Amino acid sequence: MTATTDGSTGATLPSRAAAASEIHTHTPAAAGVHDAATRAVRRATDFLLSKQDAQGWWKGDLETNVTMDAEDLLLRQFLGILDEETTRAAALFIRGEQREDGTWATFYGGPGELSTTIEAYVALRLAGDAPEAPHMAKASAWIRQQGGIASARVFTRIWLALFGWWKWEDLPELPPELIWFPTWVPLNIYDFGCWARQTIVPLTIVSAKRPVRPAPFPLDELHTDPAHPNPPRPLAPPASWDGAFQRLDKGLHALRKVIPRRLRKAAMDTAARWIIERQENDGCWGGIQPPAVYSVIALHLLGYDLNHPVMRAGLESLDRFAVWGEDGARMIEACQSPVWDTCLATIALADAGLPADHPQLVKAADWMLGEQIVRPGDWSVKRPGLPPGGWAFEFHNDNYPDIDDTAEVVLALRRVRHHDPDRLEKAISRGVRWNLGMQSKNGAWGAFDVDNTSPFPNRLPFCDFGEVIDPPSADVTAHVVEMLAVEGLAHDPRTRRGIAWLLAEQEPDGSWFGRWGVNYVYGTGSVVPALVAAGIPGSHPAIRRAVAWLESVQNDDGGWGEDLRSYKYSKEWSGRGASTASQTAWALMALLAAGERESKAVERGVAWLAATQREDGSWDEPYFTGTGFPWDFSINYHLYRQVFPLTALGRYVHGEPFADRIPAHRARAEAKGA
Ligand code: R04
Repeated sequence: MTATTDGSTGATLPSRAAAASEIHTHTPAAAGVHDAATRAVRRATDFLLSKQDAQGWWKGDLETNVTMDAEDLLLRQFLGILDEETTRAAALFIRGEQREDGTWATFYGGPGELSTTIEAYVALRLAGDAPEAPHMAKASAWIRQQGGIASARVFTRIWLALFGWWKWEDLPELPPELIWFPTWVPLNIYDFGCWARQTIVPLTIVSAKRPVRPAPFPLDELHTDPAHPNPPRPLAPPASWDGAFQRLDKGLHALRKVIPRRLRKAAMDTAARWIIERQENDGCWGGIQPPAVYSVIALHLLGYDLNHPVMRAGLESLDRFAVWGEDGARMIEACQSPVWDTCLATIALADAGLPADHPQLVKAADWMLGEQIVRPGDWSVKRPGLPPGGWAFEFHNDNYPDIDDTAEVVLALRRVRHHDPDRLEKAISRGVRWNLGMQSKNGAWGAFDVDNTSPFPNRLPFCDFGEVIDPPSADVTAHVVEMLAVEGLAHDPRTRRGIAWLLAEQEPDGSWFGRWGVNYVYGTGSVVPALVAAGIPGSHPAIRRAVAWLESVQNDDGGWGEDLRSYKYSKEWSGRGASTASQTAWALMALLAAGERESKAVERGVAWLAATQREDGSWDEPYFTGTGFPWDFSINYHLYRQVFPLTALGRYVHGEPFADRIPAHRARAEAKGA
């Protein structure tokens, strides 16, 4: 720490402002950077304040990839409700995302991705683009060269099977009877992460029904050899995991032929009831687009009319994922981020020096208080006795509050002086209790569930895309630890177990893996502030190694960046990539927490942020810095470029939040035992 305290008396650190002014003016360069940072904070604050909704929330667009848009069109085609305007607007967006080489990627600057390119191509054909058109021919040639439809992921081939472009028989089976597996049987639905659970339950119905709607055109050009669309692949040896699961899948294909129709019907009815019970008040499922799409299809196949209230609400909820551009293009969001954006914006504005009773902060707190979830959800399966009290990421997702949002909302509420302090305290204590109750047995925290670590779901041939379990991660655990420390629980044994887990999870190079943000810069930017908040001193070897790692990957321009390829090739790409505003901010948040305010690295990082800020106080960020599933599904959160730089610059100018609360002498003593 730059500001020290007299450990023997337990005196608190100097105030943030006082500490800051002592620090930054002793060299002319530092004084210049400090002035630039102060100006940047002011402009970024105004910009963010201007983006708040009248109801108190913030929400930036959540940009992912064109499979969202393509699948939305395919869904409408399947249901017979595809209209010209929707098709035109979605196609306009999809065309705009195609790259020079004819492909589509899953993130800005990323490599062409086969399944994404196939889905985008099919969507454009639905919109009337001719296969001979240069942009289409380029795409189909690339697709064939990559192995064609046969090499696409299971989800893509399911979409094609709905129109007879792929054979259902040539897809892995997932039987609806899964819904009856009790929770002690491996592969029961609660072994899957909640997002996979919500996706596969409707898909078991779809794949049991094997519907085929007439294809509006053939797709021969997407096969390497249209006469043999599914070339045989060698089986893995029977004694291997892959081999065993491939044979299990063969068994399930056989089971399909002998299972009594009435039994299968009963399983599908149970699954349908499970789905309908989980429809949210706004008609959506889990606040995420894919489960909503598959739930609508599944219920439709079971005979639900499109005018049935469940279906009407479901379809209307899908329309709300649409973001319309000024050019008339329509982008589909995978998910909406109001709670996450609002707590991060609140923290950023408080870091920027806004008074705790600023009306816009109070309004944000009011809105967050109204979003607390006070009923049980799927998480109650593992924690039946735990009282509710978490927050979800989205507007409507009462069944799936998550631990990450709950931690950050509590941290945000703590920064606001509310006119009803009792209400605030009650909400916070419920949130804290819920997060404590959701601790996994290894001492760490996953995003949505407890001990969601089964090795089996990822082995299923059906699950060839993305993450399907929700094991504890360093970023979520760090956010919880930071929150518990701020709530005065740094010394609680449960917090200490989280800290011990974090220290053990540090990579040999000094960084931490980022599960929900890209990547080691996010993990490290989350963990270091948490450890320091919990009393680990900046001089602790783990923090020193993290600082050294961050300094070693700082770009020559002074910023930090990390490419999504770090999830696939961590050796070359860990901490490497073009500088971005959010990743530069994460690195700075770690360095500032570690007590590096006066370092050259911090000065250069702050200077980069100040220099790249736009006139209106915002930053550009084409690069994706959010993670849905490592490598497979990436997110550009459009508010990340705003909230994280403001937090970092605010902390640079005003000092660390809660710095005056950390009893440094106790922290030092404890760190030795940690
Ligand atoms: C950043 C931390 C908060 N929290 C993570 C929330 C991320 C919100 O965005 C998404 C979440 C999603 N889940 N599952 C999907 C998904 C997409 C998001 C999903 C994606 C594709 C398919 C099925 C599900 F944009 Br197919 C949880 C911890």
